Amino acid sequence: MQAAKPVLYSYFRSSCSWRVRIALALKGVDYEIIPINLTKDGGQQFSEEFQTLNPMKQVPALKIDGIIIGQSLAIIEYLEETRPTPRLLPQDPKKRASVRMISDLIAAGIQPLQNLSVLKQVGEQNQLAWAQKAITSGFNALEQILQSTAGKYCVGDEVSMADLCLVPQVANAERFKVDLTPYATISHINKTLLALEAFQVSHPCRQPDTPVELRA
Ligand SMILES: N[C@@H](CCC(=O)N[C@@H](CS)C(=O)NCC(=O)O)C(=O)O
Repeated sequence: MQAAKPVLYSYFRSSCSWRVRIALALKGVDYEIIPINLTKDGGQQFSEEFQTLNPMKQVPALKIDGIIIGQSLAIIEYLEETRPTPRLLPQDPKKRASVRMISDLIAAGIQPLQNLSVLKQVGEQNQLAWAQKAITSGFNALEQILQSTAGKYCVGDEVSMADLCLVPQVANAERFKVDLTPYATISHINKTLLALEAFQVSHPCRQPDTPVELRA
């Protein structure tokens, strides 16, 4: 019997979903997308049906190999362990630690602070300044860290999980009108990565749920 196609619950604009879409593209996994619109109907992530899939009421969630996994980094690590090529975590433990440090810096130290649910709490008037502060304070640290870890990409010359976190976070920074001039290394790596096919096919402007006016 043929194994069921993996299903990704995703929102075109979600940076965490984009991380996983890049991993799936790099590893050549054929999958289906079920869009979860985070703003329509008060947010489809709050539906009872979706909550049974991911009790955190967030995208992404991936149905794969008979299980459902939430949390983008856990998903990427599962894909890495079950579909090891191309490698997204370097073999060298020190480089691997750098990849995880950068991934966590973004996934735990920046994105959650500018996530939709937090911005709702902050209120419309203060949202932009709040998000800009969260991103610049994380990017200040990241730019410094990259001086000692980066090659062509975030850690050396191989695309890693850190790069899957970087590109979607830079897109968020652009959305929140963060001035990227102080972040020359971040900007340069982002540009290099955006030229790769896996980053292009998974891009928010090219998803099944991308609104017509944002398609490119
Ligand atoms: N740590 C989670 C964070 C997931 C997350 O924050 N997802 C956002 C979109 S990027 C979301 O679903 N937000 C819905 C909401 O805030 O209501 C991960 O890495 O997957």
